Amino acid sequence: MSEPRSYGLFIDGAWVEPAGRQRFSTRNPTNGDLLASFVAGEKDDADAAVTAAARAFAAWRSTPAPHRGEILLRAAELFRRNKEELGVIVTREMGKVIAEGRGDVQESIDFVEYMAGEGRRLAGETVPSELHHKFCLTVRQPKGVVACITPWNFPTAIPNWKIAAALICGNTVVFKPASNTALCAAKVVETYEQAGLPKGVLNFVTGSGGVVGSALIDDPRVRAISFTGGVETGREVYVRGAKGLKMVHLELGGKNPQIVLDDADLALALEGVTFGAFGTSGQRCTATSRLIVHEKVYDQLLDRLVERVERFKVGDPIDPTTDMGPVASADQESKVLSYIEIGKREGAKLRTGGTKLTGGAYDRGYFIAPTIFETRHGTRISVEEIFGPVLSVVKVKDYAEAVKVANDVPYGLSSSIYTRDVNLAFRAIEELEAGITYINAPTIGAEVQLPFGGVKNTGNGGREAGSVAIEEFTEIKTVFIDFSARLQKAQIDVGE
Ligand code: TXE
Repeated sequence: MSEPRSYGLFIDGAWVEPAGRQRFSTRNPTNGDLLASFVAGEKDDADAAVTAAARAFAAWRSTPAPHRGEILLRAAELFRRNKEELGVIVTREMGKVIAEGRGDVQESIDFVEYMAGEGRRLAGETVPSELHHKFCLTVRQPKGVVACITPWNFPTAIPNWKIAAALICGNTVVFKPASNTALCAAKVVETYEQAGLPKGVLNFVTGSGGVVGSALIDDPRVRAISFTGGVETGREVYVRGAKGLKMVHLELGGKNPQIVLDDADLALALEGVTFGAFGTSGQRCTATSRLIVHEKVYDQLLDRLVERVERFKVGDPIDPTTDMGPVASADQESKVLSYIEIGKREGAKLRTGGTKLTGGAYDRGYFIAPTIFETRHGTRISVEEIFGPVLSVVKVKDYAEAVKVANDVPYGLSSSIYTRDVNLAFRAIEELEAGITYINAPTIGAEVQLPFGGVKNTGNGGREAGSVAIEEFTEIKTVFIDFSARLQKAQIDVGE
């Protein structure tokens, strides 16, 4: 990797260095290497970014949507061309294994391309009028300036989910990324810059959530906030945004279950939970954090899983033979280790892992052994989001108990069931309280052309991705065109 780069803020089409700001750096969670340095933005910087975005809005909203799509398509081409370089940066800065680092960028490519096409759809409705010679339709209009506040776990994909959808709808954007993956975020911004986005349409302010994020949420010129992160932060963002009567879109946590029934293909279920629980070191919002297993196959599946996970190669994620890299930061490491202690204290049976990995190269990074606990439903580790390589396994006696346990948590993002019984599979689709249900596949594996989001504390009802992604970023205008040349009264001129 070349010399660590020093980034400014990207405001009104230029990289700027406001005077007197502190700086912070990002480091590789595998070995502590310095990657890049960034401005710790302040309220004035958020103000300047919103001013630029507000100024750019009129021209951008009146740019025909297919033309906006062409710029997005160029961005997608650039992401594709630079996929390898960006994938390596994702792995270096966030710690996911290189195949997943590339996957993060591929998801960006897929989504930006998909949204580029939306430039030729952005469909409204035409509906009949109750009156003669009257034509009724809806059109979609942009909201204005939107703030995109993103986490670190999908450091190119999540920003793109928000930015590309906001831009195609004609909004202008201020983007505030998670601080520990600010280099990935800066690369996303550079890509849009190179794609030819007009100045002010996308602005980038790094800095703390409490300072920059709050300033964006409080600014009356910001009409919508798109946030992905933790539940407590999300709640604060929601309440703050509500004061300004803003549309706040939230994607928050999960405690995603994989159910395995006694008729399941156990080899498949084993592969599923291995990937679902320990992919991205368990730091996906859709990660499998609970395995709920029918008592008849419980011992068999668990023994095989433990044996499989104990063969895991945990190490440098840039090495393609590595199964699992570090967790993303010191904060993540201490949070996950504290949950492991909670699990031990509440009497869960530790089947494997349960420690920080130390010695040799491990001492330079945040490595935690993949951890499996046997526990009963209701313990803290079985209901709270841990967001790390820790799996809680719960035994159940039948399908009904499995679904009851699966649903008895405050979250509802993803869910999965392994069974060959078609009736139970369809019942699970009906009965699992989650925004996403997989049948005979792990809880992870979103595709950009399908909606993504959850129920209960996972969010506040919206969905990202898929064709519904544009709901978050558009206002609907209802239009009545009366060509009768006389005054017609709805609800009054009844039956004429
Ligand atoms: O999230 P935060 P973090 C969960 C996961 C993880 C925990 C904390 O459990 O351990 O959240 O992760 C900005 N006003 N998820 O610290 O704090 C912040 O700067 C406005 C689950 O990364 O929620 C960052 O840009 N913004 C999740 C973003 O919010 C604020 C994915 C997210 O930060 C702010 C990631 C404020 N007051 C974490 N405070 C998932 N399920 O996808 C912070 N921010």
